[in-house]
Amino acid sequence: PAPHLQSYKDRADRHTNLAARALLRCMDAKKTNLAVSVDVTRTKDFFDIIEAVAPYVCLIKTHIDILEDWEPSVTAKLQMLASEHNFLIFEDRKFADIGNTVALQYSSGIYKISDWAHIVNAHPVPGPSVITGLASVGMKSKETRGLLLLAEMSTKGALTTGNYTVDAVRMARQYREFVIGFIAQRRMEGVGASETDITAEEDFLILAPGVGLDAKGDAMGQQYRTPTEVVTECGCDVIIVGRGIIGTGRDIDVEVVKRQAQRYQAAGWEAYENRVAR
Ligand code: 5FU
Repeated sequence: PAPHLQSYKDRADRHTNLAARALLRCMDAKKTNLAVSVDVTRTKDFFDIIEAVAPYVCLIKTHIDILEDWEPSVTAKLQMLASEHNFLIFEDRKFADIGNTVALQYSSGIYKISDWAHIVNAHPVPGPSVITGLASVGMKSKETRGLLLLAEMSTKGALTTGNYTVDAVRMARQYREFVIGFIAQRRMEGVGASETDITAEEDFLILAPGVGLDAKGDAMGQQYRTPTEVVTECGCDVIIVGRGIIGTGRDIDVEVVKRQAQRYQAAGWEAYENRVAR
C-alpha cells in the first residue's frame, strides 16, 4: 500500500534514513503527528513553550535566527530537552543558495545548525547542488540528518506550483538517502512519477504547515486548513502548528499553550487513525 495507508510504525521499521526512522518511531511511541513551531523572540518564552508542549509533540520547529537573546547554551539546552522528552528538532532555515554556501550556512556561523538540528529544509530553486551541498555536511554527521525540500508553500500566491513542484519531487528521488520528504500540502507519490520510478519503495514524509482549527488565515498571506483536511484528506504525515498553539499575543500563557497542544495532538492523531483505517 501507499505510505500514507501504512502505520507510522511500519514505515519506521522500513525507512533507511535514521532521522526519518527516529521521527516515525517517536510519532508511534508518543501517538502524535504534531510539530510545534516556536516562533518567539525571547529565549525564556521559547523554553516555556517547549516545556509546555513537549509531551504532545514529535518535533519542535525552530527559526533560531529570530531569538534576540540567543547564546550557545540555548541550542545545547534544546538538544537536552529533545532527548529528555523524546522529540526531534527541525530548523526551518529554508536554504536556497549554491552548494558551497549552503554547506557553510548549515555547518558554520554562530548557529552551527548541523550540530543540533535533526532535520532542515531547502528550496529546490538552485537545483540539485543545494542538496549535494547540504548532504556534504549532513551525511557526514554521526547521527544521520534529514533534508526536506519545499515542494509547496502554504501562502497565497505561492510560486511553488505545477512544474516547479514536479521538478522538486524528481530532484528528491535522486537523493533518497538524504531527502526524507517535503514541506507540502498533499502527498507527492504520483507527482512527476514515470514508469521507471520505483515508487513502491519510496516513502517521503510530508510535513504540512498552514494548520489551524480556529482561523482560516492571517493578514500576511498565511492560509490554514484543519488536521482532517491536511492528514485524512490530503495524506500529510505531520501537522506544523505555530500561532494556533502559541497564540498571537506578546505574553505567553503556558496553560493555554499546553491545552492547545493537547487539542491539536488529539485532532492530528484522530485524523491519522481515520486515514489508516480506511
Ligand atoms: F514552508 C513554510 C510554509 O509554506 N508555510 C509556513 O507557514 C513554512 N511555514 C512556517 O510554518 C512559517 O515560517 C512558520 O514558522 C510556521 C507556521 O506558523 P503559523 O503560526 O502556524 O502560521
